[in-house]
Amino acid sequence: MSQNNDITHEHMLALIQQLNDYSYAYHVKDNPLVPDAEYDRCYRQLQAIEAEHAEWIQADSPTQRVGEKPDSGFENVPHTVPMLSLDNAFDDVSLEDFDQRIRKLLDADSVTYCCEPKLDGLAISLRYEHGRLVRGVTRGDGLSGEDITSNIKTIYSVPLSLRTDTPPPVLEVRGEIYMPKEGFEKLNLQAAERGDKPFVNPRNAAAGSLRQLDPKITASRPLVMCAYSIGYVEGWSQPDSHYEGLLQLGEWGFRINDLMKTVEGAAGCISYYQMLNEKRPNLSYDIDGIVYKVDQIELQEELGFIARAPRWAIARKFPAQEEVTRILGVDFQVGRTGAITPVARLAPVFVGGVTVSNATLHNKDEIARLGVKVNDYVVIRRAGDVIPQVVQVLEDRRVDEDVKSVVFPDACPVCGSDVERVEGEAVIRCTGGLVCGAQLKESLKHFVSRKAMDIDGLGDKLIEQLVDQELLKTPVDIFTLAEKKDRLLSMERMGQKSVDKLLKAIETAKKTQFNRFIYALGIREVGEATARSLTSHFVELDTLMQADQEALVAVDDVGPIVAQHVRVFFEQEQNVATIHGLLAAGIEWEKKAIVDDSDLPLTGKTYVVTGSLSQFSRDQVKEKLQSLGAKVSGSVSAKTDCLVAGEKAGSKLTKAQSLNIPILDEAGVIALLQSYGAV
Ligand code: I6G
Repeated sequence: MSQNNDITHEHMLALIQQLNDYSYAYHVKDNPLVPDAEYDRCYRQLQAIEAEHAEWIQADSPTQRVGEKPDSGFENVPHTVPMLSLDNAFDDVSLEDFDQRIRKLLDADSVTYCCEPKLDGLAISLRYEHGRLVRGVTRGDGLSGEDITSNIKTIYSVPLSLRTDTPPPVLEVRGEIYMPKEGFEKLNLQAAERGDKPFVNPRNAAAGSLRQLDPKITASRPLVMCAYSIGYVEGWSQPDSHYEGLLQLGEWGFRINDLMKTVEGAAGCISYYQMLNEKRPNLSYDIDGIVYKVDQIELQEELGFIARAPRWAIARKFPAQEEVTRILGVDFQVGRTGAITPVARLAPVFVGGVTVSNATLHNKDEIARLGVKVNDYVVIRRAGDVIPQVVQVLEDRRVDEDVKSVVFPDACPVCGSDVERVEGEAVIRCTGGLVCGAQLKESLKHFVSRKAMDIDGLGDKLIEQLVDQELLKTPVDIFTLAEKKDRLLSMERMGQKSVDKLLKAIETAKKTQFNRFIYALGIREVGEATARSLTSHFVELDTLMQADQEALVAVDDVGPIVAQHVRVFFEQEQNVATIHGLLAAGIEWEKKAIVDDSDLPLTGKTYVVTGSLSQFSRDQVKEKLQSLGAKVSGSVSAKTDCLVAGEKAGSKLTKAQSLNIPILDEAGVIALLQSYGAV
């Protein structure tokens, strides 16, 4: 830019206007006009002009949002007009009473109310002089608050200047600063990665962010400001209604809530409550209630104030989403996949509209992060239908002699199998996949699936019914179903024909392959390819079952974690008993003679097959490649020699391309197979 002598002041003003338009569209209207890169390009251009012409820099330039730390902390300043509090209503009856009071005072049959969601953030007052932001002050005690202008300016939804050529000489706007849920989650993830203490909720995160002395820190926090009223104005006559006043603020560049609405009387207020209560869990920000205001400014003036609250407004609170209670104990629940979750048993407490007596503690890491112990007083949070969470321990209420650490079980509370925790993973798991009642349905669905034991006719629904009716307690029971034919016939949609078909499929499935059998056992992280590697390496079931860690990691494709899963699985007596039961029930496979495949054409090569193929199925192509000595793996890595990519291949294709791995399309792989006579 420095070499361009044509830059004019007007040019810079136009650039500021353009950047402000982009910013308004993005941060206030949620409707970006240009890609981020274009905004950045204009921003850099403006920075370059300002570097050349420091005398042109103006306070409302977007480059001036993040400034220096205030010299002497945050100064206390009085509000021009006090920032009042609101009376609360906790049910429909008190809302009806409010409406009745208002109608009586105004001697009116019906009153129009403006309804707005009450954002769970921090109230703020912004002062504009001749359209320029001059000060941002916290609510404080309502009469005076802290001057946090330097932090407020970093929030993009706060206009640095009003979007009008004829601003009122003085305007004070009141609103709420809050942190949207998504930004809050991200901020806490980053905190967790750094090992910092996370914020308890978005409101605390917003408060903590505004309290920072360094505006650079505030600037890095995802804060939003939403205007809710005109607090004070000079030299401009306000519209007749609060609602129109808000629309005017919207035009001047403020974010206003798109759910605000005018309604008639108490009935309108109550149906607005019901509508918003339903929407509440899906909103992108936390709200703690609804503010109802008499809409006509003239009527507001007539009603006036009592103590420090306007008579013309009321906040209808939603049931609190956070409450304090005590942890009475911790139980452990086993999920469908074997994950064992600690669950806090709570002294029952009414929160989020229901009585809650359990809250999840997630895992060991979360317990350590919270520092929670049995008998602690804790804050629990229940938002929408989400499982209640423990969000904070009230350490100052802890009595050291009363509390006990949470002790994790060594054995699964459902089946007694050992539990394992893989290094680097937060979750502990039950290792009794085949025998654990909590995991039974999922284990059985996997066991009978096409690539495992391939039992046709034994679908998910039927498995669920059979487990519910206690006809299946372990996979062995599948092979004794023939003895319970009458029970099968009495089941829903199970006629003679389908029962016969099912029993025949079970009989046929008894003749299987060693690799399918191992895959069917559902050992953690033993997919089809690993099952194949294990079975072709060990050949004999007994040898595999007795293999130690060292022997297991010697298998191609098997690392220490998979080896640990395999070893621990075969160490469980119940798993061994189930395997013996299956063999006794007649499951068998043909023992493949150990073939010397060292001179097969694709020996030593690793292939991955992805996407959809038209002439062969993916499984057929895999088998043919394996018959030529190739290893077929499920995922692309630097060790992959070739990717076979059919139509609509996704991330595996992208990864192979980024690793420069040779890629064959369907025609290519068929040509390869033909060249070795495999098709
Ligand atoms: O704390 C508040 C949140 C939202 C308010 C408020 C509001 O309107 C949507 N309105 C007033 C008048 C006051 N506090 C005092």
